Amino acid sequence: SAELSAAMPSNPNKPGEYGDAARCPVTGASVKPADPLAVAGTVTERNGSPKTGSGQPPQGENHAGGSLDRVRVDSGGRALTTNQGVPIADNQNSLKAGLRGPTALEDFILREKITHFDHERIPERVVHARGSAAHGYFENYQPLGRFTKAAPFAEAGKRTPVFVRFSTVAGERGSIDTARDVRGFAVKFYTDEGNWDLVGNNIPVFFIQDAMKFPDLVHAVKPEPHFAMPQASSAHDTYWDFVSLTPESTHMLLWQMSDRAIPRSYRTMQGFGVHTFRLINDQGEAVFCKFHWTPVAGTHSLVWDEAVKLGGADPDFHRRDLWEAIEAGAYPEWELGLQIFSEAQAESFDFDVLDATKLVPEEMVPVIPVGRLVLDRNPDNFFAETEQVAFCTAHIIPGIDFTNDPLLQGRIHSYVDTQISRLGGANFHEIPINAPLAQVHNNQRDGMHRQGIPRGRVAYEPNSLGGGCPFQAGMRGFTSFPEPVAEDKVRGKPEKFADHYSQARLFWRSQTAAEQQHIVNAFRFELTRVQVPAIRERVVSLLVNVDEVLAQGVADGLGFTLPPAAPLVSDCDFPVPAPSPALSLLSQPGDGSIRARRVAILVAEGVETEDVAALYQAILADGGVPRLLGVRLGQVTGNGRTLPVEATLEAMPAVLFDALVIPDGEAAIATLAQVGNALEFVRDQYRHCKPILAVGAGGRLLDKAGIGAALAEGATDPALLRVSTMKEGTKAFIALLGKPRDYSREVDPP
Ligand code: HDD
Repeated sequence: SAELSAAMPSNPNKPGEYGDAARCPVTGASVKPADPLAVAGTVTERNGSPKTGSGQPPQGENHAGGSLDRVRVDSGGRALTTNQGVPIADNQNSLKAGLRGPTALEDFILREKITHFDHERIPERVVHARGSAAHGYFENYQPLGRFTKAAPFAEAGKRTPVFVRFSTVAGERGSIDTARDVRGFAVKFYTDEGNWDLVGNNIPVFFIQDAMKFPDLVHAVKPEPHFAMPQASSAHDTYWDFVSLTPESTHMLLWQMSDRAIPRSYRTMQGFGVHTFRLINDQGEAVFCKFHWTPVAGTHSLVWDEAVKLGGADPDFHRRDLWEAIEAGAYPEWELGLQIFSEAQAESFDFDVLDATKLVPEEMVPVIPVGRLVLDRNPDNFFAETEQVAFCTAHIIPGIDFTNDPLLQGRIHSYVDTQISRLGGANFHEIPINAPLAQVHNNQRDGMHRQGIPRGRVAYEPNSLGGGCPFQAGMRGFTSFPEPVAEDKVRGKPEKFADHYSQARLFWRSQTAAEQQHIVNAFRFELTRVQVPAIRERVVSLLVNVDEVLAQGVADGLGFTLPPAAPLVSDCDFPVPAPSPALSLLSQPGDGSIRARRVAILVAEGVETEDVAALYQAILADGGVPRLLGVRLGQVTGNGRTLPVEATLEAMPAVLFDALVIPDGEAAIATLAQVGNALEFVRDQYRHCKPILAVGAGGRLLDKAGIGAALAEGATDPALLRVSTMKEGTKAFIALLGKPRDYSREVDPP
């Protein structure tokens, strides 16, 4: 066991807490924390007290910014205190008038503790409440000055610190990770010129075209208000009622019903800025831009049956996966790509680039890789960082600007506004995770929870008493793109916004057969849960406008005949672009690496232990995560050595693993063949299209699970390796592990 765990990877950024040192802490010793003042650079006070405030403030230092080291707290080796720093003698008993008497009102220690506890919760986010986050950096490949003066893109190799939060949309803070839902992909860049938040999703289009409809959309998808059900699910009447009456949602519905909505991991999903943004160079010239994040590990998704089972087996599946990958040093990585196009080009498109229900096909405007995003450090504290981080689309920096996309325009207001009630006031920018690294100097004052202590009597501009400071930055500061606007004030939409189906058709036609089948199945599942037949039919009548095969497939699944197409809102003939292979998940297979992929190795007494140890090391060496699974915890022996059972079939079912190995060993297989969990494990791995390696007698477990028979009927299965020796199968198995799933063995129902 020690031998195996010594080989486990760990995160060198946090060796003391999670690395080798953490595995063998020195008994009875506490770790002396670094002196926070020494870390931050102490203000040298003339009277020697850093707290009395009689010294000079550090010139030009941002009181709120700087490294998070400034506010980290480590209580190793310290005594308990109250919030006022008073040492606490007894943390077990409240202060009473006699041992059996009433508690004294004066027990300020009890009251402080209970009061603080009573107020521990803050409101969850109105959407995207469930999320997980990590620190890292963005590294720029080449200077992009030709297009933008934005600080992160200024030099080759420049690194900008980031904090990234991934989320589901509909579920509450404690809901399951594997719900069928859009995923948020929000990146906060702490740039030299202030914070830039790119608040995107893992899907490049959106449900609605105008922010005016956002509260309706969210009210429809959230649990129904009378009985607060269902949790973290769009499969209910109010959601489908709303979207069936909102034809502009159709394109997004296809993405939402695709496997994009059940990612295997946050590490294996794309991200998109969704809107068209503007980039501006230092000449003041502007281009349009769309942002794309592409995972180096490739885009991989779950299958629905697996997602459902994961909801029970591990509701924190994505949170745990992200955390463990970073702790193990398998840092998740994405490449940032830009689609850059001119305003003139945009005018020639058949669709409107201000319409967030449309994407720009890569065949029309290529995605240029410009840098990489690496997440290499987990937060120290979930609440302080992941919960309190406040992403706002209004947070942009010189070199980046908005467009008139009416969805984006509404978002510019909504995010700042929501933080004020979520985080308790207008000073949320001073919470350490939100504070920019760039300096903050202005005349905004006071408000709840103010942290900074602005000096002097000047809090206005212009002033002479403060020497005119802080002063306007002029050309160095943020300037909006001077877009000419001369129009009537109206409520309405541009004409091309009325095209609700051509890109939905583009998406459908760009999917592989297996992906199309998954989309049909997802519509069938969701609409089967809908109770009102008219809503089901209305959704299918939207789909008739997309593709008859799709609509027929869904109608068949629901047991009714194809309804007529939903009426179109425009007579225009909007052309459908040629299929775009880039829209298929399978177009991004990844780098073939097995980093952070989880492999279950089934063991029981009598297993070929030498084989197992060799395979274990081979998987570890490539960054994979092998686990020895048995019927009960303890140890198993076989030919040569004793192995620890790391987890049980009961506690860690098949859905928690990307692949399965059934090693050789007559006695072990005889035992496993009697265990229901083992057979179910094998069946789930098979029906979820995961690679399986069965060695020698291990093949008999496949037969017992009914899989051998399926193959005997003449089917070939490239992801099922049945070999006589471990050595023979190891290389091919590891190669399979790094590949996307092969859906050819899939059957429906599973
Ligand atoms: Fe939003 C949160 C992404 C449209 C209003 N949104 C939120 C988060 C993400 C997105 C990733 C979570 C951020 C985090 O991790 O803290 N939202 C999107 C995308 C959209 C979009 C990609 C369309 C392109 N959102 C949208 C509209 C509105 C909002 C049109 C309102 C007019 N979104 C919010 C919000 C949230 C939010 C209410 C809830 C919590 C928060 O902001 O901080 O303001």
